[in-house]
Amino acid sequence: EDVEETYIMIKPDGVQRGLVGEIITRFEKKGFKLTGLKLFQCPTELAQEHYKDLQSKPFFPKLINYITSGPVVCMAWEGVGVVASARKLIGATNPLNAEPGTIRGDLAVQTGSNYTVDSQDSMLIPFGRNVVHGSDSPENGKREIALWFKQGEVCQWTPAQEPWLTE
Ligand code: DAT
Ligand code: MG
Repeated sequence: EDVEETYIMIKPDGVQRGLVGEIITRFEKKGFKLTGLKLFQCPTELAQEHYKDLQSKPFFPKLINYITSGPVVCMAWEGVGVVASARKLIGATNPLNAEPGTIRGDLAVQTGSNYTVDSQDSMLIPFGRNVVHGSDSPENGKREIALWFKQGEVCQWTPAQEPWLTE
């Protein structure tokens, strides 16, 4: 399998709730390599670019408000199969459906009881407060790291534990 990169972001609720250490620890313990890390107040335009695929969704404005409502922790992680593996560690989008043992399953709840029905189809129970983001493909991993980090903010390095993690 290929060495991949993924963009992981602790959302404003995770920062406000003091979950930064806990979340970083889960990726560190698994054995992935941290290559980028910063606390950052996200401008609206960047949030819109990051979530541009969801632009047409009725919850888009709320999503942008939420992501820009306080500082986030931006991270780049590297490893074999890291994109899919990180998504498993994170768990299902809606914390209500996320399995115990996952970040969202252990650390987040369904938020809010208001719902609206969107014009096309779907239910819109708010479940934006799901603590963490993870890229959904290796291509998006690269795209998002380039979007959130400036040149020189991502480090290439060899962790001392590397020979103990892989044969
Ligand atoms: P994920 O964050 O699991 O990759 P996504 O990329 O489909 O999920 O959506 C991005 C964020 O948008 C998600 O973390 C929470 C919010 N969101 C997604 N679908 C939603 C919905 N139907 N109602 C409210 N918020 C939603
Ligand atoms: Mg996504």
